[in-house]
Amino acid sequence: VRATDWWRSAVIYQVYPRSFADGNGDGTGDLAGLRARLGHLARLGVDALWLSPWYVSPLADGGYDVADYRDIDPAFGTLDEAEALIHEAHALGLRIIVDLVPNHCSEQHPWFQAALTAGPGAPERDLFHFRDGRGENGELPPNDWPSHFGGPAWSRTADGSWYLHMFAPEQPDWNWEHPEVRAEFLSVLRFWLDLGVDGFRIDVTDHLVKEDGLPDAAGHHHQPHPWRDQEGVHEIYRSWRKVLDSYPGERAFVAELWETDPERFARYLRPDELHTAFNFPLLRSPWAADAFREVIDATLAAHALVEAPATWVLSNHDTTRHVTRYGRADTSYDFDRAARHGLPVDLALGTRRARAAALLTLALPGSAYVYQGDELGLWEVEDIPDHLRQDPTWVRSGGVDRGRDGCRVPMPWDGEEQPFGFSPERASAAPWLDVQPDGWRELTVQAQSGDPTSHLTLYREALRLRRETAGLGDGPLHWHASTSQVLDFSRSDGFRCVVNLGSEPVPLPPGDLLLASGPLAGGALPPDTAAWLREA
Ligand code: TEU
Repeated sequence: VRATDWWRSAVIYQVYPRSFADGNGDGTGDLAGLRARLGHLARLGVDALWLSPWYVSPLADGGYDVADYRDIDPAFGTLDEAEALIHEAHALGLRIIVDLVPNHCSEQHPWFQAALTAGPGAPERDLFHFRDGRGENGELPPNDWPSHFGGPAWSRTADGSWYLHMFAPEQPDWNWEHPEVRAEFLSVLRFWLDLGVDGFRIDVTDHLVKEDGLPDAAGHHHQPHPWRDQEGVHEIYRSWRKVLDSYPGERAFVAELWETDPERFARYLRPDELHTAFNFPLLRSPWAADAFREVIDATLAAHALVEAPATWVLSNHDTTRHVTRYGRADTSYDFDRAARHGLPVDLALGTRRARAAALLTLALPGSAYVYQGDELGLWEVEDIPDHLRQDPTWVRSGGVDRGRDGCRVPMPWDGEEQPFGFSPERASAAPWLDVQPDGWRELTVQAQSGDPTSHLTLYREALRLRRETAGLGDGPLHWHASTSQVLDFSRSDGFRCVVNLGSEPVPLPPGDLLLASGPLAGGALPPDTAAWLREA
């Protein structure tokens, strides 16, 4: 059975629907645009698509604020179009994973609206976390939890009570102790499984269950935090797994889990729970052989405990694009986007490293993710004028956090003029985030397609080889003597990957060269370059 579990070795492409392709010319990406561009994804050679939320949403957090879990936002299209997309993708051999956001909904969700109307003490409020405030007149939040987007995790309603939101105030947290919330999400799972989706990406997987009594975090010296990774969350995913497994076909869950302790991380990945989870430690790792080696070894060891496949992620819709991260003098992860904003970026260097990183991650055991535009070598757009920024992390921090808009800029497809085919000619509106750099003219899918040295060609070749090469995807890895400059490992059947993260060329081991991320210097691998070989 194992060998046919597609998700163990899949390359999964993340679509951020708003910014992928605009079919109807209103400036917002949509399902019509995505359907028209499926050919690009099939030709690229990925196995599945993960679509960031497409549900009805006021877009206070780019769709991670869901007002109706069973319908498509009109800006993106209709349920019929979603169904057609699933069929068309399947016909091209592409599976579809949808994003499920169970920790919170939108303040516009009818159940939250009903709770607001019903007033303090009403049973409708039990579906969320409503509390009285502290202080003499209840003017202080019920506890000290911070929102991930800045400020307290509590907002006050007109009637003076407070509700919990771990993210924006427009995203009230569900109360997962309530049986109706549990039943509702089982029903939502079935709704999309019935429509034919192949799996779910679960947003903030570890946040659903909160510690009893919602205690203050200050003085809370034990792990985990009171708002995450509580023991009780596992029982929820076991109930989800039963539903998923009752459907034919091989469907899968992928957890979004910012958990750095590999063993706690692996507890979500069990045969009766979730199948895979994103590997954020790799994404956070600086460009250094020993740092990568440490993450790779820890990841593989933790996943081996539970026989789950590892995943490898370089960028997503929340993080600074890795061409930019790797092009800075200091490549460690930018938790503090504000501090790093405006630091010099060497895009040529970042691009070279991104190419090498692609070959590294696609050669590692398990499954890999490609965020839309990774295959084109897009960089973070850092100089977005303030009045165009939309991300709540920007708004809520009062403009201190630069926000996540820079990795969400509309994709460049073709043509010489902006928006480079993102919207059709004669569109009725400019793109929702109209800031594509001029330099992307050379990075359109069209411009890169015929060029044997382009980023896109490298991705296409690597994905083709990955499909054809036995021993890639899930399976064992064997290290050769790596140094603090070089990663050098074999997979089965004589496949070998060497990555030079140092500053001097290194000799290549003997074997047939299958693919290199950049030009070689005679028999040597230059700095910031990776090569795939077939050992003699
Ligand atoms: O992200 C969860 C998460 O932890 C991020 O908020 C991360 O801390 C932040 O982006 C760093 O700036 C998920 C989604 O991927 C994200 O887009 C949503 O905003 C968030 O959940 C809330 O749904």
